[in-house]
Amino acid sequence: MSIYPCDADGSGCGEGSDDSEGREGRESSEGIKGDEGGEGSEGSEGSEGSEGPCTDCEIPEKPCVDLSIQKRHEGAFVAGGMGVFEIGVSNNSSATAYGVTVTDVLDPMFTFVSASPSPPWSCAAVGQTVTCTLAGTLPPFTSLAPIQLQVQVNDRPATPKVENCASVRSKGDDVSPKDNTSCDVVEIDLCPPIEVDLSTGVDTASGVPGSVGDQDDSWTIVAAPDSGLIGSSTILSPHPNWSPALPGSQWVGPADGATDGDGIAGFYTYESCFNLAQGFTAPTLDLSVRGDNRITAITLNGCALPVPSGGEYDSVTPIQVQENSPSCFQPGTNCVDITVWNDEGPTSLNVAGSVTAEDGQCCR
Ligand SMILES: [Ca+2]
Ligand SMILES: [Ca+2]
Repeated sequence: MSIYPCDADGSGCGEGSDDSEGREGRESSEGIKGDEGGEGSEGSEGSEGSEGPCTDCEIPEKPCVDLSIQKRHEGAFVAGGMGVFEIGVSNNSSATAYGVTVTDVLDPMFTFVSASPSPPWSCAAVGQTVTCTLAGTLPPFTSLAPIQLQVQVNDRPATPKVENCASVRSKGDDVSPKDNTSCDVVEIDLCPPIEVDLSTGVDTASGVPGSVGDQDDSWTIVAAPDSGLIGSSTILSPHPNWSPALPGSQWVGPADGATDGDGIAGFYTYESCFNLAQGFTAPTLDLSVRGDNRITAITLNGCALPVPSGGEYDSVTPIQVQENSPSCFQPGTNCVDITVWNDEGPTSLNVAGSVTAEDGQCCR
């Protein structure tokens, strides 16, 4: 097999170094064009690829390289977040590929951020067009590690499915151009809302109930008539006088609150804190609350929330607290404080509910 040049009228072959061979190459390639339907625009197409060397130019079965490309994506694409496309390139032929270039015209929903590995790829974007050139050559029957193309997801279109295509080419024609373009359809998701379960007696992150005697993972006692009671609240075995715990919650209180409860009269303040991302919107605190003996105050970051009468330990209906005034919420740490008055004997708190918000950082 000889490597030898064709002239500009050939189909994708290299710089001439020998006139006579070049002429032979031209003759053979002209013959091919005749077979394919004559001269014309095909001739100019052929001259575009006339820079790289090519093997077996005298053999009619030209061109000789067969590249293919595979585009897919990894992970979720979320409006306002980042997404990663993977673009694989293979040489399926026995010929070495020269000047391998990948082009990806990004949908307006995406903005180019980066592409790797570099080397061997060198990628840059001009407007929405990302062009990656391969350093060196792509040997026969070789597949490259996929290009990792990272993009910013700008928005979520009304029709959330976006198709994006990438194509590969090299110097010279491709024996099978069909597989030189690969398209991937991405569905752009809305970012998930923030939701923090503030129910007493369950794990904040998982919602799984704890066991009696466990410390509650979020509610702490921050004020009590005896400073020795300040600290984590404990999941209590319900006192017979208490109404059953609200669905998805358990009674909590000082460690032995359900039995003798230390029997200390006074105000017990419980606190639970949660985080809101920068740029959050539409915050809502929605709680059902009861206490032994009764609820006297609820604050959110110092905002005093209305406390209706009721909320006693044996109330069938708890008091309902709903707050959605944005001025009562803040980025970063937020804390809810609930104060319980204890007349005597056992004391406890039972909360069911959550705080929700749209994650503004994620969604622009
Ligand atoms: Ca191909
Ligand atoms: Ca009591």
